[in-house]
Amino acid sequence: MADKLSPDVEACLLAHLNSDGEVQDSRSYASSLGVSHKELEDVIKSLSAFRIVESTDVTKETWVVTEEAKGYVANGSPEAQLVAAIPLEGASKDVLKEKLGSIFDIGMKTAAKNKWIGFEKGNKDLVLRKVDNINDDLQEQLKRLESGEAVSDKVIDDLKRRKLIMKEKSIWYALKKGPQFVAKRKKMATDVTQEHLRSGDWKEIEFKDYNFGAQGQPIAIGYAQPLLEVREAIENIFLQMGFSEMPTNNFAESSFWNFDALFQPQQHPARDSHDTFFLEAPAATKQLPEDYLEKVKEVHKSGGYGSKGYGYDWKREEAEKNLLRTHTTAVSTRMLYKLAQEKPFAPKRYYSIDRVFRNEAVDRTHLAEFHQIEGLICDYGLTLGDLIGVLEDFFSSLGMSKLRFKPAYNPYTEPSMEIFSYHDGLKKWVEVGNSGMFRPEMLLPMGLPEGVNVIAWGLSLERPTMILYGIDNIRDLFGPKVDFNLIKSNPLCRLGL
Ligand code: FB9
Repeated sequence: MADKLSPDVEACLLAHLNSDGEVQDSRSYASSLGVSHKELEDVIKSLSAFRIVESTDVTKETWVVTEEAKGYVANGSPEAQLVAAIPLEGASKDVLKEKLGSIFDIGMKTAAKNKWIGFEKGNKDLVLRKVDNINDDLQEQLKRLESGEAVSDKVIDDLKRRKLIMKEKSIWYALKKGPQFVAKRKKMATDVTQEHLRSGDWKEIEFKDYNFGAQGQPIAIGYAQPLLEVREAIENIFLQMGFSEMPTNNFAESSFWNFDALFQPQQHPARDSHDTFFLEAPAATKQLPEDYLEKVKEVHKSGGYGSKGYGYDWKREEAEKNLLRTHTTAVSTRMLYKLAQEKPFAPKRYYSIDRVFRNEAVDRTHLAEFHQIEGLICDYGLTLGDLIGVLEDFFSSLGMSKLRFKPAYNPYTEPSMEIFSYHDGLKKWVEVGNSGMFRPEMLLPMGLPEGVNVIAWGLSLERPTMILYGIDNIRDLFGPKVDFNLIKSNPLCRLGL
């Protein structure tokens, strides 16, 4: 900044301070140099930054006339202009309104108050002058104020009331030598250039210190959506635990895989449109595995595998209804069925993280869709203890070491547990997910061998992301209202807290 300015302002000021030691009033000093106060201000700012000069702000509040008042200074007050516009025989209000425009009303009111005008009996429209000449106090007061002359507080209040004056703060500086004062500032250079080396003037030039604290140029790069940051971190936890991802690339699903295959009865409340988005087109699926379907039908109707089933009339058309999947457990069902067809049986660890859709009331933490995280292990002889063990591992990698389990109910798992973790930051127990052991009525019709159990759990992606990023409204995290600055300014997610 300094070096671009015509150097003479800086040189003059330093020389002046060197000789006189101080500048009382930067305004008058600027005009003595014939430069604008702004120009001097920039030099002062630069020299103060290097403590070459010490500047003290001097501020003064002064009343200045408004644009409207400037008009009155030029043309007289509204009341004066009104009287001047009334001929001896008087004038109608319309004529005067025509002449004075927007100041007619205030002119009439004040002129009447000053008894400068009057009316004939019974003719309220004809305005008559009551005085030959008037003294336009308002114009005088405004002129005096404009020229900086003192005016009484009463006048100030009156002008303030008529919104003809306003406070203006003016600031200028008193200057004196600073602790680093020099009569001539060495040319500061930022980099040694060929020119410096060739001219040799690098010997006397002063090089600016590098400002290692300076922010780098913001670089226009992409930013990861916080949800995808946490998704990747959780994905790495699953991969490290030997899980492989299930293909979740089908938001549209049939009721069969989303509900029936999970042994969820057809009259279960979650299966009506209050909770689930059913598709109008294609309304029904055409491809369901016939033999497996028969087994599912059977277990719903009359049980088997040690279960008495639900004993209701299971309807194929209900199972064929297409919907937007309400959980990625629908994908788990497909994968377990596929696994059951692979002989000999091989144990598997699967995970999924993708969108699910629920026709629920939306609020600060709920939208009609969220990302479900699901993990499952399918192997011989798995127990609830194994489930608790895996949950401890999984959540401790998420930084949640203290877990508690609360018995819960899901149509497709028995036993089921809600998972709670003590969150040190929030100083409370937070529900962090749900889990359970898939029911034999779900697994055996698929053809999985006796003795093979499947432990599984689920949670959302949005909840941990909101807590980790301190976001309290899900709309700031997901959807059209996401504020990009939040994303840009958000630190990288450090799971494991
Ligand atoms: O995510 C949830 N809570 C959570 C998770 C992590 C977390 O991390 C913080 C950094 C510290 C914080 C909170 N929940 C599950 C619990 C609640 O938020 C709950 O109110 C909302 N739940 C969603 C469903 O809402 C209707 C979260 C979602 C959820 C619930 C259950 C499952 C999946 C997602 C499941 C399952 C399941 C069960 C058995 C077998 C297979 C899958």
